Amino acid sequence: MSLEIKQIESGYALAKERYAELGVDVDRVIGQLAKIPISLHCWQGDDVCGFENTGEYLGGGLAVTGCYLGKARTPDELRMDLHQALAMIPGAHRLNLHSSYAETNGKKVERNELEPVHFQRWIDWAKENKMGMDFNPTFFAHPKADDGFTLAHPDGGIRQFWIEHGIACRKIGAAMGESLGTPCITNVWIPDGYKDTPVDRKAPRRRLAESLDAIFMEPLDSRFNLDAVEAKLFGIGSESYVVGSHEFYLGYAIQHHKVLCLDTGHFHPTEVVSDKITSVMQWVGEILLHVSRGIRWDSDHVVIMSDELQALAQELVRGDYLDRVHIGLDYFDASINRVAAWVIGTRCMIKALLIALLEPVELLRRFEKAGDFTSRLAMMEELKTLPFGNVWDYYCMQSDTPVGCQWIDEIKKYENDVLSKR
Ligand code: RNT
Ligand code: ZN
Repeated sequence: MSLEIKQIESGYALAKERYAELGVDVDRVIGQLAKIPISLHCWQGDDVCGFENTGEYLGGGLAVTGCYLGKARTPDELRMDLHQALAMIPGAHRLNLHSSYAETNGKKVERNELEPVHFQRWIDWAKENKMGMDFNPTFFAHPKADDGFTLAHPDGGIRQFWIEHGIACRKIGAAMGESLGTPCITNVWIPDGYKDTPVDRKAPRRRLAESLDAIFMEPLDSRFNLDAVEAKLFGIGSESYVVGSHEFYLGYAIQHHKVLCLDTGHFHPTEVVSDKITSVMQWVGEILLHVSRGIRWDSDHVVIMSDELQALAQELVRGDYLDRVHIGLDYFDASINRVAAWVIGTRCMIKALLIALLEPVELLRRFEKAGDFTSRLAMMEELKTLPFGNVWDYYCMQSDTPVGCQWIDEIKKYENDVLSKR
């Protein structure tokens, strides 16, 4: 046994004792953690470009900055990069794909004509890697979305095109779910909105509701596909008004039994999604999280272990919501190694969940019930320095993934051997 393994094991044994004193069974926690999949967003690997050859054109109020070397240029490169990232991440996870990542053999296929066959290689790859898949219609980076409107467009023809795209994507999602044996969440996010103050805030929302109804008209087997809807407060170029606001989609999801997608970067900077979970879960059956990190006006920085990330994980665990919540990531950074960006964000998400699972929540609840807020606060602060890092290291080792900062060297090697040659 190498010294390192011994160290990790003895660190784990010590941590187990510390947590046991508080009534927490660490082995059990590790078992729970291993069952929580994180859906990795394909679009971190190529700056949301996709493979339709639209050039640098993105639109939809989305902007990716940075020009770090090694961006994936083909589906094979993207899969290879994802594979590398997954090797650095403990646990079994999912792949979240956008429809703009279709593989059409060089043939132009319009978005309203996409079919499962255009995603067969992705599905095969996911199967090989024992991953489930999630899916997204792409309502941006397209000439018919040029003026910033899609499902709420005043022109009925354009609306119809995007409705057909939504319908096509649900079927693709269902095909993914059926062949992978786990429901695919097909998430609708549209950019529609105005840069400046509109006169009519009502009509676009009416149109959006009707378009959504048309997309979701055909019932699909929930074992294969689940529909989600994602709100946003504002985007670049839609600062004054976004049709699909939080209130709009919260209401829609409740009324139509849809999964509500909460993107942590899509609210006012002083609002936190962690505080919304228990409210929203009163009324909707399931939520999808797009875990991201908003910084000022940008909603998509790489996820780090912030207080809010920990608060979010705590809310999921304390509320016992894990089986009603689907966790996905949504950020894009082209200024650092893109594979590392996946690894950093995903490892942080898992770490936050681990810390939340290690919390002696019953003890804290007892303090709160008794009105002993002094002990509640004191204990919460003491918990922050418990040796969760030893548990994390052990979990990584046990999962055959790099421990601590070892993965950075591996990614640097991959950068040298593969990314820098692109
Ligand atoms: C945009 C939404 C949306 C996208 C992806 C690419 O503000 O967050 O989820 O980031 O669909
Ligand atoms: Zn999102």
